[in-house]
Amino acid sequence: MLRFSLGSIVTLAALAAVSGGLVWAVSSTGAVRGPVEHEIRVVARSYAFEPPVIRARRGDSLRLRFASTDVVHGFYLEGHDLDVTIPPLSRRALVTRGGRTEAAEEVALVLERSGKFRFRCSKTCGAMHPFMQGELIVGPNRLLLASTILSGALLVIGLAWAFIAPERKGPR
Ligand SMILES: [Cu+2]
Repeated sequence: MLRFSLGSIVTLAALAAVSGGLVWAVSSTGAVRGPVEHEIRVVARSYAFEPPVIRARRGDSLRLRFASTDVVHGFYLEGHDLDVTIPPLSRRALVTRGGRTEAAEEVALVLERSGKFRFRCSKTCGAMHPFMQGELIVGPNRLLLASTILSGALLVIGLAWAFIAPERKGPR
């Protein structure tokens, strides 16, 4: 039978505190962080998007607003079931997702997968239309990764201690 000595429980608690502190310390440096909401205004013109590259991390959310400075453009985002029609000189865009289209000033999007997703104009707008593209780059969630690794290490050390410690201190 597996018995937990007082020592192993104290060690486990100490390890938990240390790893929790480490995650907090590293996350406060900004190198690793929790989910963030990005408010981005996407401006479409012939034949480019501004910004051409949107960067975020997995778990982040985007709040996209759209504007066109010349003609009707589109914003089709790969892998996210999202197509937006951007009329010129209007704050409202036509947003198609999940088979439904409605007028909206803002599109909210939770980034559930990391990777590179191209966005491109989906309304024929002129000669260079096929080249009107940009990229959404979703990096991995390092906070999640760091806590997973630390929790794993903690579990291994804790279990090893629980098995080894009682034998070492045994009465025999
Ligand atoms: Cu276009």
